[in-house]
Amino acid sequence: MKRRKFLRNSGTVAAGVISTPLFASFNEPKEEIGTEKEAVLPIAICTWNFGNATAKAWQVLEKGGSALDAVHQGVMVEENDLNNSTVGNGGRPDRDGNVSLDACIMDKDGNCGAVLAMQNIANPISVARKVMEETPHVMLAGKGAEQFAYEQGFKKTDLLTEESKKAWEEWKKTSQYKPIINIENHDTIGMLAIDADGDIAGACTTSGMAYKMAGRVGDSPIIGAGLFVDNEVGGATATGVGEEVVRTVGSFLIVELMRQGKSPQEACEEGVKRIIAKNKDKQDFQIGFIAINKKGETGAYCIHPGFTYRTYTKEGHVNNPSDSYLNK
Ligand code: SD4
Repeated sequence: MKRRKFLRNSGTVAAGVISTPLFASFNEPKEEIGTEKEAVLPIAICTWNFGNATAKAWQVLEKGGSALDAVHQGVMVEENDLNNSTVGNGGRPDRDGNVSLDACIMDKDGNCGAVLAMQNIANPISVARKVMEETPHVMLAGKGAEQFAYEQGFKKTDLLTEESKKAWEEWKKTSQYKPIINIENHDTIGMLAIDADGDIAGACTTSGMAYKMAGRVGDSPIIGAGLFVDNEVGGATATGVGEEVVRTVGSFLIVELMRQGKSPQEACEEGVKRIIAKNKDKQDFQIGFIAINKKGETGAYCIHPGFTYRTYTKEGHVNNPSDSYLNK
C-alpha cells in the first residue's frame, strides 16, 4: 500500500483502529498514527461507531452495487435496531410521546428526497428514497409523508418501545430540555459512499433531539444542512444540534470548501469554526461533521471530544476518533 506524508487530516484516517469481526476475511489495518492511507475505492463512511451500518454498505459496494444502494441499506441497519434510541424504530419520542423521524438521501446526479417529522413508519430513509424516485418533490412532511408511505406500501408501526416510553415518562418528571453531548456515544447516522464507478451518494436519518417540541425538525433531513453530495467534488454530513448546522448550511458549506481546494479535514474544521463564530459565548453543545472527496479521502471534526466516524474500505473497517475544536 502506498503511503504519503502526514497531512492535516491524516490522524483521523489512521488513528484509533478498532477491529470489528464482521468479516472473517478481513485484515485489520496496522497503521501508525501520523501516516495516511492513499484513498482507496470503493468506500463507505458514517458518523459515530455504527460498524454494522458500514458493514452492510460494504456488502453492497463489494458486489459492485451503487453508492446509493449502499448508503440506503447501510443506514437502514440503524433504523431497524431497536436498541438504537436515536435513529428510526425505537428512537426517543418528542415531548408529547410521539416518535417522529427525519431522513434524507441524495444521489450522484443531485437527485434528493426527504421526509420530515414522519410518524409510524419504521424506515424513513426508504420513504425519502421513494420521494426522490416517485414524486416530483424533494420533501414531504408530517401526515403527508406518512400518507405517501402507506400509498407506497409501507406498514404502520408503533415506534415507541417500552424502554423509550419509560425514559420519556422519567423525563416528564422534570421536563428539562437540554441536548446531551455525545448521547450514549451514538447518534444520528449520516453516511457517505463512493462506489466502484467513482460515484458518490449520501443518506442521513434520525429521530432528532429527544423530547423535542412536536413538529420540530433539525438539520438531518435538510439537503445542504445535514447532508450534501456533489458528484464532482464530494459529500458531507452532520450530527449534533441541528439548529446550529442549519444556521450555517453546514454540509453544503463543507462541499463548497472542498470544491475550492480544501481537503475534507480542512473543510470540516472550517465548518465547525463557522458554527463557533456564531456561538462565541456558548459551546455546550456538540456538532460533528464528516466529509469525503471524490478521491475517497476523508475528514472529520467536532466541537467536543468524543465524536468518532467509521470508514470501510478493502483495507480496513476502522472507527476513527475525530479531532475536536475543544480539546478537554
Ligand atoms: C437533529 N442532528 O435533529 C439531529 C440529531 C442529532 O445529536 O444528531 N443529535 O438536530
